[in-house]
Amino acid sequence: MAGLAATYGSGAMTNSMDDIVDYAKAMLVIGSNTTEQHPVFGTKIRQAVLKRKVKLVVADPRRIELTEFAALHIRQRPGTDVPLLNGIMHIILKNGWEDKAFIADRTEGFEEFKATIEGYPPERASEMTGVPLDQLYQAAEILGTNKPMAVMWAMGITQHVTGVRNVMSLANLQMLLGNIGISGGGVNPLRGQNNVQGACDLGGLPNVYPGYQTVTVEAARQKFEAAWGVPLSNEVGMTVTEMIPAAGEGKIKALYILGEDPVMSDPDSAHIRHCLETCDFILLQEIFPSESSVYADMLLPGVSFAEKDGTFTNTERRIQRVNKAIDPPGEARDDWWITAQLATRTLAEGKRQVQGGTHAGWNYHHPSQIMDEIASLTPSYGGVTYARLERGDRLQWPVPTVDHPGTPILHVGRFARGLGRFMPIEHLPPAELPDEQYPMILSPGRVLYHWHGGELTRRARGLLAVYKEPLIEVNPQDAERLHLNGNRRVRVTSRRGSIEAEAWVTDRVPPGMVFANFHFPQASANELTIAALDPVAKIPEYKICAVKVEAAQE
Ligand SMILES: Nc1nc2c(c(=O)[nH]1)N[C@H]1C(S)=C(S)[C@@H](COP(=O)(O)OP(=O)(O)OC[C@H]3O[C@@H](n4cnc5c(=O)[nH]c(N)nc54)[C@H](O)[C@@H]3O)O[C@H]1N2
Ligand SMILES: Nc1nc2c(c(=O)[nH]1)N[C@H]1C(S)=C(S)[C@@H](COP(=O)(O)OP(=O)(O)OC[C@H]3O[C@@H](n4cnc5c(=O)[nH]c(N)nc54)[C@H](O)[C@@H]3O)O[C@H]1N2
Ligand SMILES: [Mo]
Repeated sequence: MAGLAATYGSGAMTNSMDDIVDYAKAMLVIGSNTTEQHPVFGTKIRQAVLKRKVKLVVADPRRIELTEFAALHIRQRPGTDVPLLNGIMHIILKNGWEDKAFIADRTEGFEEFKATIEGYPPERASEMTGVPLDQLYQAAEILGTNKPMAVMWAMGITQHVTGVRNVMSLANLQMLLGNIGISGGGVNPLRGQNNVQGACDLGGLPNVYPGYQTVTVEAARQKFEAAWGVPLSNEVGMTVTEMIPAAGEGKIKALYILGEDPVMSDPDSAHIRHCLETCDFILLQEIFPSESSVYADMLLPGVSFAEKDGTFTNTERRIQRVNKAIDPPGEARDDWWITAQLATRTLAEGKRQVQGGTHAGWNYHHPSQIMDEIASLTPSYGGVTYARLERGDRLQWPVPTVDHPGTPILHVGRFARGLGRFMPIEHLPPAELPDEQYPMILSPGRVLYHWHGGELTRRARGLLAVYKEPLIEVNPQDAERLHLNGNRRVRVTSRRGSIEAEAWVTDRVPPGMVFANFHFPQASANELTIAALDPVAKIPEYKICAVKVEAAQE
């Protein structure tokens, strides 16, 4: 399921949703439009504020719905999360609100980190972020004096060239306050796709085998070679954001794409179309014709979530059984079955024998056998079986053995790596900032009623009835300056492309910024976005590029 989208993830929630809503005294939601994009958790957060008087700080350039429940809404300029957090941590340290015992017992690198924080006094942080001074003090007090405090984030934090730095800053904050390994606290990336956590856990990343066992570690490679009976490479592979450009340069000759619609979801669509056109052979495994399927040389029909058995691992590391509810139409087959067939036939073609090992090649008859293999090779899933899931065990990994109850909170008493490491993080600007020619910022994202490229949701009449065409959020001040009165259609242009759509004039966005989605092919934000990548995670800087906004021609 959108397996390659694993690239867009970042770690795992340390705590559970119920634990956070039941025990946190304060929460920081930063770069997550929780009520629209994670509505179940969003609703629970709202209830925690209403019923338990949890103090909620929302840090988001947009006035999202959750801000109505917040004790404080911080509207930093996009791309300034590091100076924001450094400024807040500066105030926390000046007031002595840090957890000295936790820092001494459980962390390292504090002095160097502190020296960096010295460089972000509130006045400077305020200037860099556009956040008023008193709000920085207010935020520091709420976060620094209410314990436990939980941090939640999503793509507003990660989809930047500084995505990894932003996440590290949040880890710094939680170590500084001793909010790790305790109930109601933690660092909690809200994972996006239903099974992106599972895809990462099971090696849908270029550098690890299942269970985050590193491909460059000799012992890990030998273990999987022995189990699978085939030689394996010890080189780190490419991320999806590197593969498609490589196909455009002729370095990759063939692509096997499962449940991904790169034309809609990857940055700079014109470039993506060129890359797909250039690629010699594209095999696409889909459940619907998509914007990308016209570039496919061969289509294989997979099956949707409702038509298959299996498991999804959700955002809180919970492994959940998925039961087939209806029969798939026509020639559609289970995605795992198609992959197994391709693998078996490719291996036979190459005259390479799958020579036993501990597992019988690709000869699965049911996904429970795949889970048994996962358990035998993946320590964190070691105790997961279909029998346990079916009798209702609520399993959150690590589940090392069949009698282990699972792990609702990570890092209790000790970090996986021993001591937690403070990282000194400086601010770096986005790849493309506004200038005279392209004076505004485009910040793309999602709306409640649609899902990514919209292949699923644009087929649902009920959803189209509420949200039928793309809307571009424009601040009233900008609308006036652009003479949008009477003409509500706008044209938004970047160095890479141009889209035209209906404007929604609203102060949800600050002046100087427009928000567009990528749910509709007739006006997808990705025609405009820039393919600048975070150097470590290789996630694109979807959340910021420079654009020009005009009233569309009548
Ligand atoms: N209805 C619906 N739900 C979904 C999805 C969907 O397509 N539709 N997709 C799923 C997936 S795969 C994912 S990854 C998640 C994504 O979930 P979210 O990340 O919550 O959604 P986004 O709309 O991408 O962006 C989140 C917020 O980041 C803010 N933001 C923009 N720039 C910045 C910045 O520089 N700093 C900060 N702090 N915030 C910024 C935006 O204003 C926006 O409110 O949603 C999941 N849930
Ligand atoms: N501008 C901008 N672009 C973004 C983002 C952003 O915030 N801004 N967010 C990024 C993020 S976080 C993500 S996760 C990606 C998502 O991008 P994609 O993964 O490309 O989008 P989806 O629509 O979730 O899934 C793609 C296809 O999977 C098919 N599909 C659904 N279920 C199944 C199944 O069970 N089997 C098979 N074989 N196919 C199936 C659907 O028909 C759909 O066409 O978009 C990224 N792109
Ligand atoms: Mo995502």
